[in-house]
Amino acid sequence: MAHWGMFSAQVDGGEVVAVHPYAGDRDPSPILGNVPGSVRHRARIAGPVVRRGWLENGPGPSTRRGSDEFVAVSWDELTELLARELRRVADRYGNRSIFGGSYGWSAPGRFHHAQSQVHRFLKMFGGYTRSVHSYSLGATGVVMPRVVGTHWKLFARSTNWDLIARHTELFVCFGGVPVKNTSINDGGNSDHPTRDALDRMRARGGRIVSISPLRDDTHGECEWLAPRPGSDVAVMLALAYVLATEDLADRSFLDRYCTGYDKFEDYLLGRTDGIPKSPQWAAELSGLSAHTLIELAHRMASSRTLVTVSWSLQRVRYGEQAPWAGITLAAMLGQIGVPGGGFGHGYGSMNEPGTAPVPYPLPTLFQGNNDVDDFIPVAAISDLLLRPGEKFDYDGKQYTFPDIRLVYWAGGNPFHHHQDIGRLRNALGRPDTIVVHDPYWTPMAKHADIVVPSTTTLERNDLTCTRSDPLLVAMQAAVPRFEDARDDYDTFSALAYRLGFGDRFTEKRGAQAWLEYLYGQWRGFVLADPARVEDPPEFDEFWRRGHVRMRTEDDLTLLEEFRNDPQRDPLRTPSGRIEIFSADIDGFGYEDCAGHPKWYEPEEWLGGARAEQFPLHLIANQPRTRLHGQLDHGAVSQASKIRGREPIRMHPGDAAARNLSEGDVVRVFNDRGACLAGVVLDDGVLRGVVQLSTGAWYDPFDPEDPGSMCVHGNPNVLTADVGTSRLSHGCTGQHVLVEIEHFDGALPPIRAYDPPPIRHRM
Ligand SMILES: Nc1nc2c(c(=O)[nH]1)N[C@H]1C(S)=C(S)[C@@H](COP(=O)(O)OP(=O)(O)OC[C@H]3O[C@@H](n4cnc5c(=O)[nH]c(N)nc54)[C@H](O)[C@@H]3O)O[C@H]1N2
Ligand SMILES: Nc1nc2c(c(=O)[nH]1)N[C@H]1C(S)=C(S)[C@@H](COP(=O)(O)OP(=O)(O)OC[C@H]3O[C@@H](n4cnc5c(=O)[nH]c(N)nc54)[C@H](O)[C@@H]3O)O[C@H]1N2
Ligand SMILES: [Mo]
Repeated sequence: MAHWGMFSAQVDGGEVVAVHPYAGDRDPSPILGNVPGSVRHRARIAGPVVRRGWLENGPGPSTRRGSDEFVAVSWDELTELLARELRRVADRYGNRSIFGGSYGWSAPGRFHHAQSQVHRFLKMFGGYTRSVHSYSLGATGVVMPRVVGTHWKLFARSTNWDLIARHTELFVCFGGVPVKNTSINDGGNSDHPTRDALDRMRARGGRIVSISPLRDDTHGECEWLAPRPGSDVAVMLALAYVLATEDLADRSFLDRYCTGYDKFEDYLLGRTDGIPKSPQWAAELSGLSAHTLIELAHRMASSRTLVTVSWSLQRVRYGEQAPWAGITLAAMLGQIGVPGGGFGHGYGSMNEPGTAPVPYPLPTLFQGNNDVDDFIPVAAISDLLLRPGEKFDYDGKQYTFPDIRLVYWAGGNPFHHHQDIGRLRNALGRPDTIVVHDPYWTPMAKHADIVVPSTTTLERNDLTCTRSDPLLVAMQAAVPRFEDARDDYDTFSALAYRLGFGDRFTEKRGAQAWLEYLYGQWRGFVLADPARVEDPPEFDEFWRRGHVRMRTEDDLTLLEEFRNDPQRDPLRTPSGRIEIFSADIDGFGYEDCAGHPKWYEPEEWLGGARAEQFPLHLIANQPRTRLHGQLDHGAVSQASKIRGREPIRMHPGDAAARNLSEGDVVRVFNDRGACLAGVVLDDGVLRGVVQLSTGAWYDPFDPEDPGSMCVHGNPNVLTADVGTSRLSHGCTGQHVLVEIEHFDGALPPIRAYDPPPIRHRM
């Protein structure tokens, strides 16, 4: 199993040579094609190494990270060096000076999951500064619990695809429903139902309005509206305005299930700021005509309408506003809790919204407590390292950045996920020591002092499942371990023994014994559940069969219980209702996140002054050909590249204005940085917009220069390192303004997948 689906591997000579998708999968992901050839690829880390400068001069800040050579060490030496350094930092500066947030997707697996292992290890070591929330849902994760009392239930208990296929008449999709994104779910799925559900809905006569700068964000036939990126909240407000002023809003729903609509309406109608959020007002901002908006509002009010907001819309400045305005709009339509109507968040963002959840606890590795309280919002990593001792705002309180001396990363890649790589590289120069576990020589591994080679899932046994798939799956090792790579669990076990808590960490179990133990514990839960459908077999039988089928809750409608009885099933908000106005958020007094959904003009958009200098709006969305940076060297990802560079899609008109043709290599730049990319022309891209997905491995032209151009096409050399707002400090990497020109120089080679220089001692 991979995050992109279930498969069996065909192996030859220790390498996967072909993969066969699970027969029960309706729409297997093309990303599976990256797996063959990945185990023995030259980008694998073959054995433990230590950065030469660190080995010779000892721990300390360094500008050599990312351009130094490495020295091969034995596993015993590595364990000794790493144990001593952890001890030194904890004793001298305290455990809070260890940053162990270690954000990232790593690989599926309930036991070997890298973050679970590193967090459990560091907790037993006395704790670490952690990170909260995700790059995925930084804004939603903070604002939506205050608006509807939860964020994850919006996905986990979302209206089922089948109900959408059967009941929805009008599916209004902000950010579209990109089927390519539903390849993915954290932990992997055995089925991919999105394409089928959209087809069935259309066959029944349902209509899709795809609101997005990219025509292909929704698969198949739809009505395509392309507002100026970043203007969606204005569009939503205009739709709300039409409902409010034409007596189309469901006042009884707003009275019974919501609080604070009146305050919002004062803003909507311009009573508080003198600006009615009318269709004419939104037309100016969005580029859609007022007539289009009025007509859409009318259709929404007269149909069974589901309003969905993609996660991308909250991965921008003021990202709190889009999901909040979206649910407000749905509340005004009064269909929340009705099958096929209401609100959705992330249909087309992940293979989770619309799938049926499993009602049991999943097998889970016990983590223990973290004795350190300090944390950062996850997307504040550079701030953390550059601003020790300074204060920051988060969700109504003030906190202080601790002074970090050691950074520990296992299973994530900040060079993939973080914004403004030049700034990130300066930040990574600050700590005494950086430790990275990864199977591959990612840019993050190249910036480490101590590099720990991990196995991939294909080299170890594990079990996996998610809360949105019926199968609990035995992940059986397909190939022997590569060279001197080790399971993260084995690395941490050896370290824990060296540090004196080995038996507590391992509980005297080897990896296979852990799998049996976790499975047995889970089986106990299921057997205790009187409503279970199937008796789960003993471990050996489960392992032989390869999976066991769990019960799922089908036919869910989001917030149905709440609609049925808001007294018995109130929301976990202060009012128990949907908070269109949140007195708590209002009370924080943030200038960038008020007490109700509101339009804020972003810096990085075509409607503002910055666009005079950088007139193209770059969408840095999720890649179609891979998961993030994972297996960028795989066949599917490589096939999309142009002369080795990541493709950048643009409108033929924008290309012609710059004398660019299909297949040209271009320099994409702004005042933060530059990268190369290969031009793809597409009239399904809105004029003024270009699209360069994330995931090309950062490949600096000059590795010694933190601000170097990336020759490969990583958009995060361009993006701004700024949070969504003081409320959440979510990631804002989706949008950035750029300019593009033909690249005239000799094409630099791609070195992204080459290991760094490594010295082997005799
Ligand atoms: N500009 C911009 N930036 C973005 C986004 C955007 O929209 N725009 N989106 C953001 C989002 S939503 C996300 S979730 C992040 C994703 O960012 P990440 O999750 O950090 O990206 P991945 O490439 O998935 O990194 C996972 C790493 O784990 C490694 N790995 C795999 N298996 C193992 C293992 O068993 N052990 C160890 N130790 N390592 C393993 C992989 O090789 C890989 O290097 O990116 C964010 N960045
Ligand atoms: N194939 C693949 N699928 C993935 C991932 C991957 O790496 N590869 N990553 C997974 C992860 S971790 C996450 S969190 C989700 C993220 O899910 P999302 O954040 O929803 O995914 P994106 O592809 O970044 O964005 C979806 C679409 O939103 C549109 N969009 C961008 N800006 C605007 C705007 O201002 N207005 C409107 N109306 N539309 C806009 C873009 O055209 C884009 O294609 O995807 C998951 N799915
Ligand atoms: Mo994500």
